[in-house]
Amino acid sequence: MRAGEQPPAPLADASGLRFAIVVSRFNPAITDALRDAAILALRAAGAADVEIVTVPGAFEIPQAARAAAETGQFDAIVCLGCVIRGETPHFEYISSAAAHGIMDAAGDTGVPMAFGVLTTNSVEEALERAGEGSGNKGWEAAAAAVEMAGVVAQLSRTQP
Ligand code: INI
Repeated sequence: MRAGEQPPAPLADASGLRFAIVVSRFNPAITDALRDAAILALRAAGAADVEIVTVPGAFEIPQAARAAAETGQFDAIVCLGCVIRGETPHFEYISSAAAHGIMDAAGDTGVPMAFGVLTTNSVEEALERAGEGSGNKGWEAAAAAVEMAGVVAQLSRTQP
């Protein structure tokens, strides 16, 4: 494996765990592919319980992810979206709001949230990250969510 290449995201055991996928509709050809790969990864890991929550754009992902976490019904949340750079600073605002909002929601609620929001220069770059198999960033985000659900469970068992 060359420097900078990532191995396929390993899948931990997700049997008995509950997941929400919060996915934005903006750039649907990309986000549908991210969502489908995330569902495949969660099923491959043994998760039976996967709730899909669809929001208009990446800007809305943090609010929905936080609301999902606050239900107490999910062990981890997979956040998926696609922001493509345009000619305006809009890209920076939406990308930054999504990233910071998801990070804050995970920190505040204690529910792991995986970041599967693509931020690319072009549609072509986004398509490269939303293709078949485990290189798909939706798959990677789902694998991270499964792993982090295990990490949080492990740490909760070691609390005094
Ligand atoms: N939302 C995205 O998810 N990706 C984008 O590329 C995008 N662009 O380019 O504008 C985008 N905008 C919508 C935004 O996320 C909100 O849905 C909208 O501003 C309403 O709050």
